[in-house]
Amino acid sequence: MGETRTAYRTCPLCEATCGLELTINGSVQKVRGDAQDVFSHGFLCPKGVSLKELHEDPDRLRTPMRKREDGTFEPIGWDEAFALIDEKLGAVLAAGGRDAVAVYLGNPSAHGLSSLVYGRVLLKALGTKNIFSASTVDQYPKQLACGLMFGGSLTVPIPDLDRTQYLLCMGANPLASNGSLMTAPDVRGRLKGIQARGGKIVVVDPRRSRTAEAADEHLFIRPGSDALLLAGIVNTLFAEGLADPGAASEHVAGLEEVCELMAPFTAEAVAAPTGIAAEDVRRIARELAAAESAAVYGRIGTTTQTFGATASWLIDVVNVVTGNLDQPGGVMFTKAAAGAPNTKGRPGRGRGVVFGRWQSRVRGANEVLGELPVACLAEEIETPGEGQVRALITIAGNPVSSTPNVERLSAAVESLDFMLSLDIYVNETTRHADVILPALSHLEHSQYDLVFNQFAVRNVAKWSAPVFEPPAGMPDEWQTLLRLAGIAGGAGPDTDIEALDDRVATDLARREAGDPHSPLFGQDPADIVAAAAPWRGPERVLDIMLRAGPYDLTLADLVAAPHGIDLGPLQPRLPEVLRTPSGKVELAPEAIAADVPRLRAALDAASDGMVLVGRRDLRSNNSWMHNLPLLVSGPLRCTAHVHPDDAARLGLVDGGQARVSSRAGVIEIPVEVTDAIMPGVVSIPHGWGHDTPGLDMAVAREHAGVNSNVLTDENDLEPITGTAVLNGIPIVVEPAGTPAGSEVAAAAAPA
Ligand SMILES: Nc1nc2c(c(=O)[nH]1)N[C@H]1C(S)=C(S)[C@@H](COP(=O)(O)OP(=O)(O)OC[C@H]3O[C@@H](n4cnc5c(=O)[nH]c(N)nc54)[C@H](O)[C@@H]3O)O[C@H]1N2
Ligand SMILES: Nc1nc2c(c(=O)[nH]1)N[C@H]1C(S)=C(S)[C@@H](COP(=O)(O)OP(=O)(O)OC[C@H]3O[C@@H](n4cnc5c(=O)[nH]c(N)nc54)[C@H](O)[C@@H]3O)O[C@H]1N2
Ligand code: SF4
Ligand SMILES: [Mo]
Repeated sequence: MGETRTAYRTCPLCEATCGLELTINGSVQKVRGDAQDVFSHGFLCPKGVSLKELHEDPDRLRTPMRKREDGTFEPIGWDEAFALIDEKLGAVLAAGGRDAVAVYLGNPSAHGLSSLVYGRVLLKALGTKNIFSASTVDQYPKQLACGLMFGGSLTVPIPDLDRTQYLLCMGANPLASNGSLMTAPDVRGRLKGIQARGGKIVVVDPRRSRTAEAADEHLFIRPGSDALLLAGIVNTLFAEGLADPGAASEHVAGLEEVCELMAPFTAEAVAAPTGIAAEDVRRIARELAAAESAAVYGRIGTTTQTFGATASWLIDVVNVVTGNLDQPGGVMFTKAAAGAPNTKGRPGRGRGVVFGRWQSRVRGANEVLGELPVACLAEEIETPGEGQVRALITIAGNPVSSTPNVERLSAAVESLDFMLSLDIYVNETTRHADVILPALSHLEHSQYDLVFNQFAVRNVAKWSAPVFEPPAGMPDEWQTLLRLAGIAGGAGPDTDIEALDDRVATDLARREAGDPHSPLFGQDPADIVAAAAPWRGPERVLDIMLRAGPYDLTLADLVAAPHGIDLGPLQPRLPEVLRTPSGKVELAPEAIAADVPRLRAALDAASDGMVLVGRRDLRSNNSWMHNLPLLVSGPLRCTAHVHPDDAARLGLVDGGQARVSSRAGVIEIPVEVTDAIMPGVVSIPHGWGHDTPGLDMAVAREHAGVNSNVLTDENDLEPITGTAVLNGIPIVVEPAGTPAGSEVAAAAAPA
């Protein structure tokens, strides 16, 4: 045995940013929660422990791979890979122009400084408008709503979990997901804290989730109807004279408009379509108004649904009109140590957020926050004409698993002239690639959560050093991205990436030097860059960002604090945080108010037929961690939850197989009969279906499951942001083996 050492590292796997303590002796001996971490205080989940298996996974790619003629992959060297990419990508660019190359950025790319900072450099060099990401199967409705209300798409009010006396949690299951758009390690402990101080937790979900079980009250809701419930709450607050933004009043515009817009949505009117009794709607409204402090929080179930943007907006309308915006115990704005746009430029006023600056070629879908809806990707590849997508670059993404109608997308990407994936596995998506470039193991690179520190329930800053030296010759992802940027910019496969990196740092320094509100204002950009020496790459960028940030920190300060630096509880930030052109909180943004007539029509829409929703499991992480034995052991997780009444009516039995079909496709899946789901609703987790030919993930194949995105519909989008509707999909459910279109299928709709 060699020497045993202890390494501290923030877990990069989800938004909770837990501090881990790793015992190393040659290899990882043990992973524990870091008890001294200023934020997570020792908490961790099974995924954090699985970092050891992830690091050691024999299927994890460690060298570039090239597709052979016969469709299998062979390892190649880095230089060879870049030369090939230069040739193939160059040909597509030459023939089809900039828009012929599409990019898809996946979820892990939001967790890494390398991909966040240097991914942007590649996108700029490519100059394509065909940029897609997991955001349009996720949180864009929330980010756009907040962008329009507060002026910045990262200016999202976060539940002040540690001080609130009342949490209304809608369409989120943080006890499984560990929280999202709410960075909060140990949500369970923090929720217990609410109850311990006499507060109350109410969960609104079509499933009795783990979080619902831990709550004081759970209300089943018809999928897709959260905006109606929220409208009913707002209506009640106005009707009963309880609407009062309190301290935020002087900063709020549009209160009367909201009152008028919500007039049709009485508690009685919303009761039938939501499935929540009028007296409950009114009671929740009164409880929110009466609570010493309250926070309404919504996540995936409220964003990836037909009223995603409208529901996301109304969540913060309720927070505002109950006087809980920007108040301790309500919802507050995090002040991050680095890179937060709402700490840049002139405080209190700005350009705000505009969208729809360009449209997708085929469907005419609006650009949102610089991207097009990923649900449009297949048609952009399939449809000939100028601007047709002929090459695709995926960066830490698995769109052929995680976006709607994956069967169509799978066929589409197979028809591309060239596909490049930056990824660590041969999976549903990357099996289509011509070249795969791997990234370092998560234990071989540093970690700073540029994005998730901006959504944290406390102000914290943490940087972790790599636990292991990277293997010789293996570039970090930022170096790969810069080399690709060189290729995209026409400089060939041997670009001087050091020079490119200097330019990245200098550009940032120049922006800070030119911002009269930056602590670095007026300095010589060269001096700013020099002060960050000897750091290079993402660390240098981070050091400059920290120096330019609101806390007078440097990277050296973070290096000296391996358990993180606690910057204290969230503080009121109105009006300084705002970047709207008016300098006000825009309570009734036009683009979203325009959706209210559709919401009104939903009051009378008949809710017939079965619908599909998703769910997450603690031991899973979207589509890509099913190759780790620690996480896939135990009971089968990819099952369809069906209510006993539906099961009886449809002839389904617990443990039997169901055939589930939608407009987009058909799957067969084991049934779990449970009263934890409401009648008329079926729940299937996403991210499974690993028995596709060509995958190189031996463990995942043994625990394949089926892919729920065979059923989700690429034509069913939330109309404002183009975010895919992944919850509330009309489906037909019948026992497997029943001939399609049989009486059982016809009877699938509840009476
Ligand atoms: N039906 C349905 N579909 C959904 C959802 C749902 O609730 N229901 N949820 C949606 C949501 S919220 C999200 S965020 C998306 C996720 O969608 P994606 O981001 O497309 O998919 P992931 O499963 O996160 O896949 C991440 C990919 O990154 C790779 N990877 C992991 N670490 C690294 C790394 O360090 N470097 C590189 N280069 N690659 C890495 C993995 O191998 C994998 O291929 O799925 C969405 N799809
Ligand atoms: N363990 C684990 N953790 C994860 C992930 C993971 O895959 N596994 N993924 C990460 C990612 S990328 C994200 S974005 C977050 C997501 O974080 P969460 O949103 O907390 O995740 P979910 O568990 O999908 O919770 C969504 C809930 O919405 C409910 N729901 C569905 N439709 C509706 C509806 O119309 N209305 C209401 N009110 N509820 C509805 C579902 O039943 C489900 O309980 O989790 C992150 N953390
Ligand atoms: S909760 Fe998230 S950050 Fe914490 S250990 Fe689990 S996966 Fe990692
Ligand atoms: Mo997500």
